Amino acid sequence: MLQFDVVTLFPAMFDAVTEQGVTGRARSRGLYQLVAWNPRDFAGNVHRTVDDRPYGGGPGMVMLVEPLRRSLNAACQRQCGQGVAKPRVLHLSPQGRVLDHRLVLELSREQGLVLLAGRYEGVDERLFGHQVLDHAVEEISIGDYVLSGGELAAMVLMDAVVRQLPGALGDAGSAAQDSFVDGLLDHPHFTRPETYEGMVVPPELMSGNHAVITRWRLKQALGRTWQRRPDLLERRKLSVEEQQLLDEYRRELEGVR
Ligand code: 9WO
Repeated sequence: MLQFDVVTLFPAMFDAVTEQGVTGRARSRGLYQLVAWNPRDFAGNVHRTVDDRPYGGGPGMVMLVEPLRRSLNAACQRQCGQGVAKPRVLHLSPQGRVLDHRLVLELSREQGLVLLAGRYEGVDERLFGHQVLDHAVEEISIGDYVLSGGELAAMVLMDAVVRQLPGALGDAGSAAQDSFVDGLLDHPHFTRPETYEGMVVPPELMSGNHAVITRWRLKQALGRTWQRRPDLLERRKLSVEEQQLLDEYRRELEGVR
């Protein structure tokens, strides 16, 4: 079972992941466990203070080292008690390495992840100094924008990782069929009715011929990736058949224009 620990001032936010949908069912099935640690419970005074004003001035507050250090080390110790050899400690931050499908797959193969979700203007940098924490911290970003805190980013990471755990999607769906798995965007989807406001379902999907359907979906995936995310195609060598399908897609586009 994958062990998640999260250090957060807002533990209740994570109910959205642990109680709903695919990630809720995966937790019920025992595919992962999540324990939240609130730095307020590790504060050094009766006011349960976890922040203070920034040296050098400026707006807002900075998270104190000591409550975070105690929380993170408690989280890491729990993981080690659960048999995690070396927990990976991840600080969700716009300064980090950007999360992609490759990193998600890598993280889904770990035994334990400790997530640090900051608030206010950020964390006192000395938390990341040598000898302060039991384990090194990696910074991870989910994209180039600023949030109000690291929690939503931590939940995005958790959701992406949990759906990769064997058994998380049941037998109906397979994570191996997802968009990005082979470096392409997803193909379009259709369901009933067969005609909606005069728009019909592509005949290939109505053909009942599995080979025709698979070919059409791959062509659409290639075409949409070429149109919307050409950067993804540059990193991915196309097979002869894939190049033919993409050429076909382009020719059909010319026909419509
Ligand atoms: C505020 C800010 C203002 C101007 C220029 C850059 C700036 N960065 C931040 C900032 O990082 N504020 C943080 C809010 C401090 C602590 C956590 N917060 C956070 C994490 N916002 N956004 C994230 C985040 C995490 C992972 N991936 C994307 C965003």
